[in-house]
Amino acid sequence: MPKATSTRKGSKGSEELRKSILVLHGPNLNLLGSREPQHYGLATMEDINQALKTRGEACGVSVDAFQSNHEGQLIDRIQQAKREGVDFILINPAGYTHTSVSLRDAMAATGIPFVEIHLSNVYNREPFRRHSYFSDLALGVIAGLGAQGYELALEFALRHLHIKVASHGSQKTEKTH
Ligand code: CA2
Repeated sequence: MPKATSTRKGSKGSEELRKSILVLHGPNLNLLGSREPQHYGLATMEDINQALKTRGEACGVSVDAFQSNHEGQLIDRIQQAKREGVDFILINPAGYTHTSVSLRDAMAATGIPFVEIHLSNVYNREPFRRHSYFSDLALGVIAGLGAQGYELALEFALRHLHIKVASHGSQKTEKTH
């Protein structure tokens, strides 16, 4: 049965009742900001992760990020997410989007709700980028909005998890709509 909140040990050994979101980056995304800015922009992966963690923190949500160039490591991290009780995943499977049945199977097996993100608009590039092994499982797909796509996906995840979102200043406020 799905649980209402994640329970895990905090740094002082106390039980934490915090929702948690995992950000998964597929192969080569560790190179962001260094090459091919015409497709992927200038933000580094660390810039993206930091912005998501800061926003999550402001809303009382833990945001962890993981990148790997190896399919098996990504699958292991997805299985670990299930054991940890991760509540939501933001995933850019990168090249595995178009090739990996195994990564898809891992996402399907966990049943953790997720949004698929692509920095570039995969629909105005080579035809092979138009097929994804993830999109039919995803709650939604964001493509072509660069690093902002991750931020928008996080806002969706927060609302999906019924988090009381902080306004984009410093104050926490209740959303009224
Ligand atoms: O647009 C996206 O986010 C992609 O998932 C990126 C993948 C590509 O295979 C997908 O079709 C669309 C490629 C990631 C490669 O990332 C690099 C970043 C900087 C420099 C070189 C590659």
